[in-house]
Amino acid sequence: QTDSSSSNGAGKSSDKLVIGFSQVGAESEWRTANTKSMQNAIKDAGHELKFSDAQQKQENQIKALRSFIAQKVDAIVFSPVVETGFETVLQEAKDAKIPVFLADRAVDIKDDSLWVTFLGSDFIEEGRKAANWLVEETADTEGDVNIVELQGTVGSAPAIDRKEGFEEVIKDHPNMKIIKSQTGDFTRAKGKEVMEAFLKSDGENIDVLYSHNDDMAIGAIQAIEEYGLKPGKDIKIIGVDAVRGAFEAMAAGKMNVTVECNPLFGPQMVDLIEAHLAGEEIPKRVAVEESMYTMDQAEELLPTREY
Ligand code: GYE
Repeated sequence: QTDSSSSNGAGKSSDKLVIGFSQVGAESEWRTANTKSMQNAIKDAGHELKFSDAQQKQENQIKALRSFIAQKVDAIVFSPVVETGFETVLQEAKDAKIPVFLADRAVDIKDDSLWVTFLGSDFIEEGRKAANWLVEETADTEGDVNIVELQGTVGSAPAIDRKEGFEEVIKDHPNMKIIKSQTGDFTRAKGKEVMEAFLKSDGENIDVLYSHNDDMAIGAIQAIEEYGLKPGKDIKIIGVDAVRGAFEAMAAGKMNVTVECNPLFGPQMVDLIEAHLAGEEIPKRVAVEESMYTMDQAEELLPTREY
């Protein structure tokens, strides 16, 4: 390269890039695995990472994005804590000609020229998978199936979509009822706290817990045991993520199923950034591949789980 002043744009793919990553927080096992995956992939590719943990607060993310823009990074990776309210700052990035790559969570913004691509899971499909498992599991059950729901962070894409996908399936089964639904902010501590409140008001009535992530389910399992019921038996437990903690709970017979949401997409993200900066056309939406796992598979698969 002769033009050493060109810090952005095509032809840069083999150069060392400075990548700013605005991460949601460290609220779950999923999140810490995702952070590690991104950090390692960026380092292994020989690029420099500027990392910012937003502690699940939108205002922190907006500040981090502005600081990346001020530092003229080559690319921004952004996992938005909530779906709305980022237009202004994303427009600022666009004006500064810094490409933004959405990681994990989508935004609800009309102007899709404000980001290059969205790499993440299909959260609606995850909600459907969770509900379909329950439909099969309770096929022989007579009477109502009373479900309590632990929602993820209010306004976040996975909380909105996992609820939507689940409801879409159970609405065709009138005996399935969500009797309580509240946010546990994707953390163990809040999952436990909210489950305690559910048990206090509805105790013996609860047949199923649908938790938008495994961490909240694990917190809830503790609450159920302290209440004197058997998680996995008296109350069936459905989680999402497929983190190690869920496999341990399933192997112990305390959790029934987890829908996989794969956080290990760091290398895939680095490939997308390099391809874009090399001038390649990349798709607007890239999916992460995943599956689902039940109690009877847990012991066998546990040693092979990477997160
Ligand atoms: O499921 C949850 C985390 O956005 C997919 O965020 C992610 C979710 C994940 O806190 O554990």
